[in-house]
Amino acid sequence: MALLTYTPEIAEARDKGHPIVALESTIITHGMPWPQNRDMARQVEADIRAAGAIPATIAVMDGEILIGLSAGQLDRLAQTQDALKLSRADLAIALATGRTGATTVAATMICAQLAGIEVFATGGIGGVHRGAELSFDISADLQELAQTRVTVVAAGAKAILDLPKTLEVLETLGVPVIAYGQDALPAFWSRDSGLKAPLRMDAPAQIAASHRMRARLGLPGGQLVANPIPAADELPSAMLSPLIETALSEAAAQGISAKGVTPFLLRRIFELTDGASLAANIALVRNNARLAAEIARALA
Ligand code: PSU
Repeated sequence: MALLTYTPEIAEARDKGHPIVALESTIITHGMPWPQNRDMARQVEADIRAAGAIPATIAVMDGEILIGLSAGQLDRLAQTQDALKLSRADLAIALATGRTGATTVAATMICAQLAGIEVFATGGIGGVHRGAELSFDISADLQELAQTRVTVVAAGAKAILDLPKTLEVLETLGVPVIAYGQDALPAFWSRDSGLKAPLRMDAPAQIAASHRMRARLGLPGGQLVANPIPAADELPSAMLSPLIETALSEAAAQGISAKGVTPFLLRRIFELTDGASLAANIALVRNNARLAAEIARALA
């Protein structure tokens, strides 16, 4: 059996060299509640089409890597309560045992590279969790960016993380962190983390050119493009910070660890903001999808 299963649309786009943007699925199963998760996934695919590229939502269903989901598959995945959250460590095991799972940034990058897709849009990558000096909780997304050649467009790293430490690790790993159109590193729900991004670029064609240049240099690994949430959609960090602290202390009190931390925090912040964090999350993913489509077009 083939390792990857493409929708007819994506198979054709690959044959013709049309621009394709990969999308992940953990944001669907673990990042947002039903049915907004399904609606978001459809909307983001429509945004990519409107921007002149073909969307490829990636997931593992019944032991197959799907590059692109049908409407029925997306509906089913979005309602699967016990979908695995797959990363580099468990992707092969999910396939070998016929499981269904959503791909994180790390696993989506691996699948996108296998499919020859060079650009990928998400909300926010995983990073170094606060308190990592004790817990050692560092997302596998960072290592993946260091070794898999896919340009990832995100709204920075999630503000629930320790952003200075996340930048330090990315620097150590040699991952270019490129703020798009501003000097500051964005912080997911807010445009400005208060930290300066290591790099800045203002044009999708430049980002595409540096992606190509990394390949010519023989450098493994991808680029992280940190695209700020549109100003109209951002949540002020002064409002958000105390709510993040509340969610973090609840997670600690309940002993939430490993893969459970990020979904728990996103769900609690959704509740504590009366849904405002979800609206912002959807807005930033759509914004990232549009930029990723422009980069993919510049690469095609
Ligand atoms: N972006 C979002 N929501 C999410 C994610 C990204 O807007 O839920 C997911 C991605 O799949 C990312 C994961 O890989 O969160 C990070 O999980 P962890 O911190 O456990 O590595």
